[in-house]
Amino acid sequence: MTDLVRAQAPVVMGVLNVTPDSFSDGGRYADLDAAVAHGVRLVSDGAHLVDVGGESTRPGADRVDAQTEAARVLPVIRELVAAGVVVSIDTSRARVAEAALAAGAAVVNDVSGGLADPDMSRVVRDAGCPWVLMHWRGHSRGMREFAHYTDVVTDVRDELAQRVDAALAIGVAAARIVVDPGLGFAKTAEHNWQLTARLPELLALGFPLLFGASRKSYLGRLLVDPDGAPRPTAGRETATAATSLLAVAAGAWGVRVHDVLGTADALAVWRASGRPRLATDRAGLHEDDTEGDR
Ligand code: PMM
Repeated sequence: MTDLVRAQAPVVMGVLNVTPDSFSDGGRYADLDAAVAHGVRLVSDGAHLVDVGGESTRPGADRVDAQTEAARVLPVIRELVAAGVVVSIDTSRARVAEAALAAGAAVVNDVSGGLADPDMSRVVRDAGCPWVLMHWRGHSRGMREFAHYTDVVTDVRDELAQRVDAALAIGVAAARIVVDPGLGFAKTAEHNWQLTARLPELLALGFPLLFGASRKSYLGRLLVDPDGAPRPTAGRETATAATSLLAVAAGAWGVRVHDVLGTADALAVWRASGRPRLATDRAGLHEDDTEGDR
């Protein structure tokens, strides 16, 4: 699975929430057969791996206990793995991650970046699996209160660097670490846009970067109707694909999306056009500087 982390192609992670209350797909895949069929469908649409989650992380959500979380995800993981699907487990609990890895999951996607459970780093280290460390400041219930930054991009970069250092210190291999800015987690819409615009500053950490904008509410607020009402989640797919394309063109390693087909199509266009990289303002400034020197 380290191959996946080192993969050159942008990686598409399909989202499979087996929760009754996730913000965009809650309740839809609570039934085992429906969940497995959807996971297989995500792969046929172009996902490289399927991210299975059993606890909603939408802002304000209450926590479920570890047993409930495990009971939701484990049967789905077992069946998806049996069907040949590469699975990541979306959890911030070490016990759930451990059980998911034993059931065949290959990657741990931890929205808390190792902060929520002190045992997580040991579980990941011992399993030798890739670990997505997302930027996080607190559980969903209170995270809006934590959306205060001096400069969101440098603060997120520095806090991610601390999470990476903690992972390395306990013996997690650098080659297995993926970072994620955690769009919408203790972030306002403006914070999310700044993180998108200044992705190269996060890429400078030197780790593959996963970008998860899919269907998030700041896209709904961008696409307001004439009365000012945010676009419902079902109408945010084109904006999600556009955002995924921007992230990949800026150098992101992968994107986490619900509608895999839309993003896979956008990335096919990007590949066919020679994988153009976004010219950043920073690069432009360098060119100007060079001109001035001559
Ligand atoms: N977002 C959600 C859940 N898990 N994991 C990572 N690594 N990055 C994210 O941005 C992320 C995540 C929330 O979205 P969902 O409820 O639709 O899964």
